[in-house]
Amino acid sequence: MSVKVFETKEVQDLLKAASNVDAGNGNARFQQVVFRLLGDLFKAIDDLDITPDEVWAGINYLNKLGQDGEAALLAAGLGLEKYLDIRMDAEDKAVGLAGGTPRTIEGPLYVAGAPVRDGLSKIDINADADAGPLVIRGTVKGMDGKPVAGAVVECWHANSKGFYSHFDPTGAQSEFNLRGAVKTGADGKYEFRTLMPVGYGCPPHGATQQLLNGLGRHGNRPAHVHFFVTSDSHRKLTTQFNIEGDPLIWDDFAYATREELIPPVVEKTGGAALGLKADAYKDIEFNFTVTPLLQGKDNQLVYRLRASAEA
Ligand code: MBD
Ligand code: FE
Repeated sequence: MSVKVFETKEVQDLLKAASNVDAGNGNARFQQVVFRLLGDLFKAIDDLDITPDEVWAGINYLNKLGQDGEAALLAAGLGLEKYLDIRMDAEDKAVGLAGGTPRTIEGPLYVAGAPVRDGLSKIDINADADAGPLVIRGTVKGMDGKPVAGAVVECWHANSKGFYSHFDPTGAQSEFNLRGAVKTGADGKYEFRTLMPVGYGCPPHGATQQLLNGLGRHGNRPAHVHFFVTSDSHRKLTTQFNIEGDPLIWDDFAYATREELIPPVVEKTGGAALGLKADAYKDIEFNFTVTPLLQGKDNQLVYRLRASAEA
């Protein structure tokens, strides 16, 4: 039986009362957003004849999501974070800002506070028997192709189990393992000496994976490395690259892969002289092109709650 009540005065009055829209007190923007989102939910319940059992299953799901601390992980998995990127890309296009390194999602696993070093940082603090040495290096450039001095490149990635320090359920990693920050000199160059990551998988019993199971989807990402590139003179860049050859590159549960963000992995020797754990190592050159401030402002800065720690 499908009844339709959404358009009735009773329901519209309820929606206005619940969101306190047009009340003259409270936060008008917040009221506007709640009015719209709650209204969309009410309408969906009407249109799809969503049952009380289904609504309560959803409510209980939200409790589990919060208990598991996975709301930001689910945002990535549902493509919401990617959607924000699509919108920022469109905004850049609308103001004629094209040609920088493409952005891609931050994800939920950044930790602020990594030690900043000049030019180079060795960030593999804990031994990892299953991971081979990796050098990531390149130049930060402006749109004019000239190196940017004083830029800070932050980098974070997983270990050979797909776990990130600070969030590692095995407790095996020390704070800031595989996380670092490098400040560029006049040549704009940065380098990280690290270990090859493996792709991430959602916690198998967590709320995110539970929802993905219901959708018939997996919760895995290809191996990847995250970056923030910041400088006083340019907009903050949030991006990642994928490790070439990973079978999930075009099957990322968080939709972060972009054609321009799959640099070649080059086999090299001479790692011993660089202090790497083996002489044979992998080398990835990845240059960043950062974009200018817009009327003196960084319109790409995103505020979100982030973990932080002390080095
Ligand atoms: C990750 O490592 C990640 O980058 C994203 C977006 C989601 C979950 C884990
Ligand atoms: Fe990640």
